Amino acid sequence: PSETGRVLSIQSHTVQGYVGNKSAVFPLQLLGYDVDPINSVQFSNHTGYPTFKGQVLNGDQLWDLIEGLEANNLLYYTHLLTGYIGSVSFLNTILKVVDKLRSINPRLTYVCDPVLGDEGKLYVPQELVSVYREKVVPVASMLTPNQFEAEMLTGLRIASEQDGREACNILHAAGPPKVVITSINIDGSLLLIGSHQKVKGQPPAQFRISIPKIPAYFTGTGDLMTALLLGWSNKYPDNLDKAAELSVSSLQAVLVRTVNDYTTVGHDCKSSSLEIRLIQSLDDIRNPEIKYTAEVY
Ligand code: ATP
Ligand code: PLP
Ligand code: PXL
Repeated sequence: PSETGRVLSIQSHTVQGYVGNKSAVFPLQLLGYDVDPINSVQFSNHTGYPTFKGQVLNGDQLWDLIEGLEANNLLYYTHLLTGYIGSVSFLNTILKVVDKLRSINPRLTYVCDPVLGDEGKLYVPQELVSVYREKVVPVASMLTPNQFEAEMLTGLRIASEQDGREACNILHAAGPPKVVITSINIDGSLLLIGSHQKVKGQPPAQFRISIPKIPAYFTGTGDLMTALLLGWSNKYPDNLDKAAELSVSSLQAVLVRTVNDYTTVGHDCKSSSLEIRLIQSLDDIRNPEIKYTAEVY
């Protein structure tokens, strides 16, 4: 095993544009990780465009790939990363993958972005919610829900910063020692809440990072954020606040570059979702200047 880590990343692939593995693999490689992508779908473009075409991998096909790797003793990973998953059968196979990888490396870190929806709307089948809640959350090492996902997984309505911290406590009790609610929207401004329960049963260390809202819509930012949090939290295993500062600072640099580039060519950034300028931001990913700092509670 390499010094920094070997990541199995099971996410979407789009031919054009940056969501899923297209937004996670490059940054993790830049941070020094070996990344083995499994493409859960291969689509022409993300589903926010007027149309898309392509193929969906099913649970049995995912398991085939795992068996192929196992047959050659290639299943040693330090990290598993998952994002958007579209069906219960695929999610159940992910649970088998977690067990299998942990049987080979009991110290495997499973970083799970429990993608369910946003702004009060589900964009996965309803049946996935209970599978995440009952089976996936308990085996995750780090969970990165947005506000809506944290609400769905805890049953708690998050209307304040305090509610966000309480949702983290509930999620810790269910399993993951690290939880980052990637954004809660409190009267128009964005707040990230991080929580690290260093000892089971003890109160977690919690912090907030305030993020100014950019007047534009992006796709793939959640996937990039979770990848960065994996990358940095592995380098600073006892400083989730530092890992989050680095991740937020990189992500915001990507978003500012994206808006500047689109604006330069006369595009209205509020009219449609922007493709993030990921490759152009390689220096901001390798070496972020910390512009967003964590306030520890
Ligand atoms: P997922 O559904 O994958 O869990 P998410 O809802 O967490 O996704 P996003 O809403 O895309 O993902 O947000 C991820 C990060 O991107 C957040 O931490 C947020 O700060 C940042 N972000 C997204 N849009 C904006 C914006 N318009 N201005 C500033 N930051 C943004
Ligand atoms: N919209 C749709 C239709 C999706 O399938 C997804 C998948 O995660 C998203 C939005 C989420 O995008 P983001 O990760 O940028 O929040
Ligand atoms: O997480 C974003 C995402 C992932 N996968 C696919 C998508 C999107 C966002 O639209 O279309 C296939």
